[in-house]
Amino acid sequence: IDRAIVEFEGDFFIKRFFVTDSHGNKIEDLENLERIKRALAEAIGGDGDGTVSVVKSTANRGIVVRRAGLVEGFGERKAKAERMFSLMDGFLKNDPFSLQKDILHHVEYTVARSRFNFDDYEAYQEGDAALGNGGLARFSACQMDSLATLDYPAWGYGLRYEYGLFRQIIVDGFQHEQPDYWLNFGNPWEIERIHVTYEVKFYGTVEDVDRNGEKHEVWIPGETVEAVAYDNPIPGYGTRNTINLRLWAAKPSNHFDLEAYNTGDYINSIVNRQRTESISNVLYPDDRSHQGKEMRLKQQYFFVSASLQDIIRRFKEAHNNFDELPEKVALHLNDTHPSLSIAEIMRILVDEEQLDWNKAWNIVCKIFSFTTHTVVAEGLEKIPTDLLGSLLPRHLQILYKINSNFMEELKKRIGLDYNRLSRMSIVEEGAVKSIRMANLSIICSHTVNGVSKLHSDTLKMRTFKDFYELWPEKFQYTTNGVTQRRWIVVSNPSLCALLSKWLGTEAWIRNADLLTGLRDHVDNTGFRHEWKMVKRLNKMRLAEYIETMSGVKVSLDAMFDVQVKRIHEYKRQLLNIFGIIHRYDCLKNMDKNDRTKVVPRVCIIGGKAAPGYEIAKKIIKLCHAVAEKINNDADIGDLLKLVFIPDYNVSVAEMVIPGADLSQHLSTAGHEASGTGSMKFLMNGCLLLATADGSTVEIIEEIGSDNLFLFGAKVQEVAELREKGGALKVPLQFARVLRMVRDGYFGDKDYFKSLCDTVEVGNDFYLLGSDFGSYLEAQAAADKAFVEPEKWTKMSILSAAGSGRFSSDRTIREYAERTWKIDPCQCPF
Ligand code: CR6
Repeated sequence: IDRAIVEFEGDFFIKRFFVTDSHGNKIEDLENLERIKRALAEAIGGDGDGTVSVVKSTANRGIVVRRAGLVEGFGERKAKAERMFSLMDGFLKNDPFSLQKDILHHVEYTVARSRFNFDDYEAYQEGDAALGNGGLARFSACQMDSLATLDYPAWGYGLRYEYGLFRQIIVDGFQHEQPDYWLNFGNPWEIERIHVTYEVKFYGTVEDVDRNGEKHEVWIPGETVEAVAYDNPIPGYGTRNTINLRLWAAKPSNHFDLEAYNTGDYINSIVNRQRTESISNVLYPDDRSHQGKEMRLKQQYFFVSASLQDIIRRFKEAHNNFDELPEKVALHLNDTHPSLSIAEIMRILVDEEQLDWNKAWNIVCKIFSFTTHTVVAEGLEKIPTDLLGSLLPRHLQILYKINSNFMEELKKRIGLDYNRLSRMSIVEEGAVKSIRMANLSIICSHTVNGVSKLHSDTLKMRTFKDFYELWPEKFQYTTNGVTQRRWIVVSNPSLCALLSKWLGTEAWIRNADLLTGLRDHVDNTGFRHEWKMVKRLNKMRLAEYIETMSGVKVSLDAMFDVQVKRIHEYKRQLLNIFGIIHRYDCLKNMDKNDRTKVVPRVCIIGGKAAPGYEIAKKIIKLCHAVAEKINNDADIGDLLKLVFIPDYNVSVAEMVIPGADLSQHLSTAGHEASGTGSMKFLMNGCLLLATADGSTVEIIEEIGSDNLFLFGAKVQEVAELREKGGALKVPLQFARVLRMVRDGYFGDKDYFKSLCDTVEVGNDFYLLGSDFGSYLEAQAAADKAFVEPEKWTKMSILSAAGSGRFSSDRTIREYAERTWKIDPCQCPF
């Protein structure tokens, strides 16, 4: 079978489908068709009926069959149906009250009667809530899913940005950013809590007040903003436990500036009020650099202040002694972005609740734990004291006091080692005096986590060595994970059905360790056949998307080779592009006979560049320039295609990841703290081509080095290679590819010059040149494995079988048991 085609009845119901052979001829032979239908349906867990009745059936099967590809059709009709179905997916998945039939009838009826064109609905289709930049935020979303599913009593806090991460559009190969005003047509999943509001204050001065004969500092703020809670319930899977993600929106305070109104400056005072609303307006799109901008600091404090007021209010409803706080409340700092909460909670306890400083500090140090998601010291967040002092004068004082106490204690422990004291200080003296948010977080937290074993080792040996030597017991690692509920159950229903069938249970959805059971079937040819079918169906879905997005037709027999993630120099998308240029160059210089032995490839790259990150934007442009050349070279045909998938986001990932044969994770060793994309690909039976960086090291422990393609310098070798600088040996192929780009083989010679300079010998910080040889070897090994489908399939199965450890359920359980010391708390009814 080459393709299954679907015919629709009305706008989105499947009337019947038929299959075609590899020449595109419809298979008319009914008996044969029935047989194929049954085989196909069995393979993917359906019931063999590919008609409308399957889609309408009340069992979970219906949707599985539809998504699995029995109804994977082509053309406009199908696209419309897909859109409609994706709207309904949430209902159809679990359907505890058999709503499915009713909903389908209702939709059918409504759409049929409506005078609207189906396309009109598209504008209203729900998109991603893109409230974060990349791995850090997506990891938080996975953690929330696991917390709910494992019955932990936990809340998440964040900001309700009105503009999420920008939408990437590509014009002429260049990235352009478009605003993502995602709330325009409402957000049905949130609950506005108009009664849960807090005042958040900014600016002003600190004044001395007399309290029982003692002098105390008190903050007299200058500006007040209202924080309004919006709750986003997160239901657990297979449990009634539902937790809350509380997001704050800024609204102008109802405290009117009487002065302004009385002086008649009505218009200006309204304009000022509107300015305050802008705090929660927009997400900063840089995922790893911090620029010390005032609005960003305002956002952080707004978030922290509202969340802490909420937490303390709830605590006080049931308790009246702050000594109990550490027993009842654990606060986790997810990176340093919320670390102002340390100063804020000290301010609340000391200034407002009038606790003695030392007593408050002892309580606070038992509450916080901290995870850092950054590798290099330069990546750590710092806030200029000038900025902090003007926006939050009392907090700056508190931070200075925390620091001077810490310095005193430290001197007692390590003596007058001024270099070390200054390295460990919360305050960085220098051209711009600033507060080191990571040092603050470490000092106040009882536990400091890295996000993979390798990352944690780096933290202990390099980034936070001084702190590790002082408090070795604080340092732990909790390897990141991703939720199989989203990354298999939702995004790959056909694999989901296959797993349940062969594992004989759906229990893996709540216990990913059970996936190891797949190892028992790896030698079963029937199982492997079904596994291949599932991959093929997902490749069909992806191929169709690629064609719609880019107009490029791709062959399903080619290896789908994917690199999707934020664009960064350290992630080395450029290494991938250079590899593709090399492949193209080889093909062009190859004997026609030899070409028949070449494994056809579809190279897929996607990702956003931070708007101000010039080099990353040039990488995107180069990708398009190379794609243009290759894809239009008739001589190359299906042997090589390159597509850039625009606007990479969670929805796109849900389609791309299941359809990938190979995925690339190319960060220079020691630069990716963990990486979570690789885990999603692994779960979906996609082979990895990767460096020994971040969590890949642990993936190798689980699946064995035979089941992935490893390459590149190890973390211990990186420093030495860098020292060699200009004397580094770089393969000839690398020099040749670089020359092709420099010479304008892909056009825009001048534009690409500065990009080429970043990888020139002596300047090649991320070591593309020195890793290129071993990268090409790993690519050749992947080609070699791909021509042996049985071997490849086994590797694919063993990848998924070893992915259980990378479930965020494991991550969360470790945090709960070791860091937060909390027990599951089942919903009693
Ligand atoms: N950019 C790390 O770089 C890690 C995630 C989640 C990152 C990445 O390796 O997987 O966090 N770091 O831990 C930050 O965002 C600071 C990321 O997503």
